[in-house]
Amino acid sequence: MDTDGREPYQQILLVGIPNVGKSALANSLHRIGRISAAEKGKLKHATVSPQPGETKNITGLKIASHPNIYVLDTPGVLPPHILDDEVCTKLALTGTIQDCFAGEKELAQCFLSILNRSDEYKKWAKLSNSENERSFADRNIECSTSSEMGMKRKRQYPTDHTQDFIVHDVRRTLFEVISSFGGNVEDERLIEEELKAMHAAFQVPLESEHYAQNKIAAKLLNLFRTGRLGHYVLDSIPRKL
Ligand SMILES: Nc1nc2c(ncn2[C@@H]2O[C@H](COP(=O)(O)OP(=O)(O)OP(=O)(O)O)[C@@H](O)[C@H]2O)c(=O)[nH]1
Ligand SMILES: [Mg+2]
Repeated sequence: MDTDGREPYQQILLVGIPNVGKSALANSLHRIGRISAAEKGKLKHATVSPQPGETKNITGLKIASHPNIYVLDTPGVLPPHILDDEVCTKLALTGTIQDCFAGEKELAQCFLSILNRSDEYKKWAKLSNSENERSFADRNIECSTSSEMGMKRKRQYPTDHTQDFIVHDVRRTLFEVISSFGGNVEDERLIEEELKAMHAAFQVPLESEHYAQNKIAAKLLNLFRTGRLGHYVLDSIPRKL
């Protein structure tokens, strides 16, 4: 107790740019915290969301007793002006600012240009090779079960791009388009080919081209941001620190 009769306490402030996982971290610390069973029973939590700017106020979550320790979850902060376009694009790509400011299609194109210059897609070669190397007999067996598979897939939700079979198709398609592209991987025509091929991989109907392109861009960005299309370092890291 201090001289006022209050129990001493410590506070830890979580500060960072929007959408980097501050609230998720605060919740995890609170959940595993060294606090009494009675307090655990009335755990509160911070709202976690894929949209930047979710947290609007500072919230204290208790993470330890005797001494009491609180973690303070705070709203994400950014400098009021970011003059460097490249920095802005990287921030937008990671979901730190709303997609509508940068344009979903432009961000998806930006992701594809990073993917095309990286080695990540090469890891998906086996998805394509396994198709090619399958024997004729295997294919026949598959034909007989394909209607069952079709039934299974129908029971799944083709509009939910987070399902494993869609992610698998997206990776395989991207690998095939990149590796069969004749020109330089930095050529913008490769990106256009990839976006076209994504219609089938994401099972997006070709009703309205504009609508379909936005849908594909949103799905692609979501898979990138949840790590399902590989891991990328957007900043170049100096070899010697
Ligand atoms: N892959 C992955 N995603 C995470 C992790 N932590 C959080 N996320 C996701 O990142 C997104 C943002 O998480 P939040 O905790 O709301 O981020 P925040 O920093 O509090 O965002 P603001 O309140 O806008 O500043 C959510 O979609 C989370 O599910 C993590 O460790 N790994
Ligand atoms: Mg938050």
